[in-house]
Amino acid sequence: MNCTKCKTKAVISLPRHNAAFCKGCFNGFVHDQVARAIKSEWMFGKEERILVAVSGGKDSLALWDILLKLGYRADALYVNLGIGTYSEQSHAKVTKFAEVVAASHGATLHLHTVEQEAGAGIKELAQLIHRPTCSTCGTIKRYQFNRVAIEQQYDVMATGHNLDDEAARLLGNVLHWQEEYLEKQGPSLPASVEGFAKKVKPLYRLSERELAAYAVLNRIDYIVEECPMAKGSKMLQYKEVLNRLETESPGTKQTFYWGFLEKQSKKQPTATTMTEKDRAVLHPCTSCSQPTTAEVCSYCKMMVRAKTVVPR
Ligand code: Q46
Ligand code: ZN
Repeated sequence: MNCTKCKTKAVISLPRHNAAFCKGCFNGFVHDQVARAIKSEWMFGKEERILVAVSGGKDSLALWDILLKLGYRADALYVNLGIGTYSEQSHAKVTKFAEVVAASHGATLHLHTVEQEAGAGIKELAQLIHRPTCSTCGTIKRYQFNRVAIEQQYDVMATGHNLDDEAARLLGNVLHWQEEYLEKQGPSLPASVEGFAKKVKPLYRLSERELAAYAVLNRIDYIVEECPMAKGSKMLQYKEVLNRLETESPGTKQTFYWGFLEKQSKKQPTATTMTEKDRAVLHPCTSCSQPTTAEVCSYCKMMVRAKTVVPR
């Protein structure tokens, strides 16, 4: 198998693109897909400051790597959830990447440790406040990424969601006809109200397999294990189904998700846009000032509860 572009020995074949690439041309392909995503969705420019949400996994570290190599001003934030060896190992991978790769580009790593603020790791905290672990985790991560982005004056927050993630999420939203979520499934969400950072997903044109190959070929040391809390999740089930379809018909995920985005872009704007809807219902939390629909935001409520129930 030879590289479609330069005809030397290929290291990866991409059935959905009917192509195969050597290492150099594959890196060029990956960088080009990200550059196209950034440009077509008006994500950010070279002067803007980007905060990448990193977990220690292949996608987020590859995203940080790609943005730095493309010449963007990208720092990162890692949230240590306090999930035993999973968190210890992922924290170590992120720190190593920050010290070896990111530092050579002058990039900074910010850290937030759940245990330090809440007095317990995410699993224990969720049990004590009687909430599912992943929803507690989601609230904390969303809050902390937004907080750091706003406090440190980043222009935009970038996450490592890839094509597989977005196709699986779309399948879930369609299966349950969650129209409100469908509206927010684009790869570029504006900062609808003051206090909310703009959010983008520059990897939406690349699959999980392509990103794993990019990480391995570029010697990015990432944590291979998924978070143990993800076991049996609906998202993993949707991904499995889509993987089976993809094997039978390469390009299924791309057709499904990109097709959705194309339809969204052609939709006539409705009477009230997403931004207008947000502006109508969101106002600053009386405790921390982050936008919320209630008087006190769910993060602050959670922390008040944590302080009363977590033994210190
Ligand atoms: S939500 Fe749940 Fe994930 Fe948090 S606890 Fe792990 S699986 S990391 S995206
Ligand atoms: Zn608050």
